Amino acid sequence: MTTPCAISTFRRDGYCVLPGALAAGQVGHWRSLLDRHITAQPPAPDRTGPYFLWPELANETDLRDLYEDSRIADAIRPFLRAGLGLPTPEVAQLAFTIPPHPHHPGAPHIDGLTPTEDDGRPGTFTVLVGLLLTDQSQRDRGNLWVWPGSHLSTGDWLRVHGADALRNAIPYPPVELPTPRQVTGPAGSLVLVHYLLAHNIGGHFGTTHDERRETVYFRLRADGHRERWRTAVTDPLVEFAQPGPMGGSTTGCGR
Ligand SMILES: O=C(O)CCC(=O)C(=O)O
Repeated sequence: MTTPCAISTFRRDGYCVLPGALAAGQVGHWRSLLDRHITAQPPAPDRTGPYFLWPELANETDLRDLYEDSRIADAIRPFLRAGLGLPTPEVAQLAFTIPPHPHHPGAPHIDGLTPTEDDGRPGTFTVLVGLLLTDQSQRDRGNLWVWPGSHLSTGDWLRVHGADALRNAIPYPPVELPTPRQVTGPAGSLVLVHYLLAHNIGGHFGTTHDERRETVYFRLRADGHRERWRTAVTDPLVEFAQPGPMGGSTTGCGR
């Protein structure tokens, strides 16, 4: 599943989609888990648009077990520099988009700045991993928006201005941005997104009768990331693997 092409695409664009990462049965288990959480903490009856829940894995054994059983870390490890460990994340983000929500984001953000961590450190991490639980093959079904390559231009900007300039770069550092894309993929896809990549919440142009969007996100920090965060944001590929001899070029690697 993890081809040199996927690694090259991730390095170039700052994100990639791995279709078929979860079997249909696993997607079903994840959706039941999300259903239990949204039933316990429901949105207001007339609410539409994004709705997020943030359960902690330490308090939710079934969530932690499902994370382990889905072998997410195994799918991500080939993208990381050899030998970097990948601890279990602390928190999950259960992301729903309830239609209709006819909206396109104007500008992106970067995670972890409002609020920062308790000690004031920007809440940087290595990679955002999304599990698409509903079909997002078409656009405007709640898909995540990304600005491809912005992880590299932001890394350049932070090298010039210093890593600590990130603290005030809200909502996103002042770099030139490309045309955004919506991330598309069928249910069961895994989406990898570099921490520095400009991104935002998408719209859902369906009607009240259409299926809500469901994605689970994990913010993964490779071992030692908190101590290394200044290096990680000024040298954006430092925590990531080289694609190897056959995948060094992105020629032929699609989006
Ligand atoms: O709703 C989404 O897919 C994106 C959420 C997002 O941008 C975020 O939580 O930082």
